Amino acid sequence: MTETTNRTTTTERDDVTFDQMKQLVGLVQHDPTKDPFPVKSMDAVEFVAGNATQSSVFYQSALGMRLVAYRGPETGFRDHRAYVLESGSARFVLKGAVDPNSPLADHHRAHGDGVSDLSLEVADVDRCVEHARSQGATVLEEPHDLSDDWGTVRVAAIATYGETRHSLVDRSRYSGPYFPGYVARTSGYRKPEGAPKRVFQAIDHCVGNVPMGEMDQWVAFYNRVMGFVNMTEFIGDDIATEYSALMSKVVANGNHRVKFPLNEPAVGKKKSQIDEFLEFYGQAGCQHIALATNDIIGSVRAMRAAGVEFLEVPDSYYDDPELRARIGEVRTPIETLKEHGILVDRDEDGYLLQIFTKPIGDRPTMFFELIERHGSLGFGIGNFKALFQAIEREQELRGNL
Ligand code: TYF
Ligand code: FE
Repeated sequence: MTETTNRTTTTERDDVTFDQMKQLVGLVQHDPTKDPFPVKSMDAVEFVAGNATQSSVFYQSALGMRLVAYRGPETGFRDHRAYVLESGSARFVLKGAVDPNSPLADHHRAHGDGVSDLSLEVADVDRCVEHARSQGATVLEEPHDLSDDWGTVRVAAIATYGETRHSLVDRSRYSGPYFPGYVARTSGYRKPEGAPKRVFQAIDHCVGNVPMGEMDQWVAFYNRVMGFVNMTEFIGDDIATEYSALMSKVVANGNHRVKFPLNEPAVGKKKSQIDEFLEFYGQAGCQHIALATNDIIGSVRAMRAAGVEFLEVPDSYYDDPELRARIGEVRTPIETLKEHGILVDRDEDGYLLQIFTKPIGDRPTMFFELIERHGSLGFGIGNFKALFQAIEREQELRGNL
């Protein structure tokens, strides 16, 4: 990997337009002046990894991301290494302990590889923190400035479920590659020939798993503390007892750019997949990140070629005449979706294509979803049965059902 001393490229995040985001993640109109906690977008998803140095290569090869920044012992930072990767408007930060006494070593001991921070870009950090505090949020970091030659970032952090944080970041006065203290860094990694320019363009949603009975209080937390609104799609008692063994509700910021579904286990016929997560993560945490793509077939092909494994859907899913009737015309023949194991769902607004990886680390916890939206603003409720059956087959193989 080569290091550069200044910022040599524009960030990936600069070249995704509003219209593309509307298509990708289902933006809606919203007036931020009436919002008590106006959120612009996700700033980054921060992961703690057992080996961030190696994970950074996986995120380049498997998810087609680009290394843009770094900090670590060579830059005078001795606690941990941090690799910043981008794809379209999405930014991931991978952190791995160097110092055996780093808090990140404890985080990894407790949770394995996982998401530590769903950080949000906001225009006014102080206003958001004051509102959050007035609504009873735990402020983990008071607003403060971080500066270097590229300018100033104002940042704070509040607590959410489990040990997960929401950093609040105003980077409007900053032109560096990520944060003060990070250096621009590129990688010697080269994509295989024929790989798509990007495997994904944006983060669509980030899902939290919380203990049984806590979902509604976390929905209320996002309503009250962060001014998030409830979206209509949810899994209630009726679906839960039938086959999902989980309940789910979705909250979103005003323009739906940031969407956080929240799951809790339900008493079902079998042990809930949410209980399996909570057992192996140790507490509430982020279960999956959905990545928006405008070419899910190209994305799946590239990820499979890099060795990523996806949940398997039985042929019966595609051969079901009811599915065929409900889905109607989509941009690819159903046979192509079947070949790749891609799920499809339609609602009154349009349709979506989606697919789920197996857990990406050693523990049966975090995984990724790829989603290609064509008008639908939902989460694939029509696929829940087939999806949960596929998850349960894996759970059974792991001996956790
Ligand atoms: O985010 C969603 O709601 C969908 C479906 O454990 C889903 O991706 C819901 C719960 C779950 C796995 C997927
Ligand atoms: Fe999802």
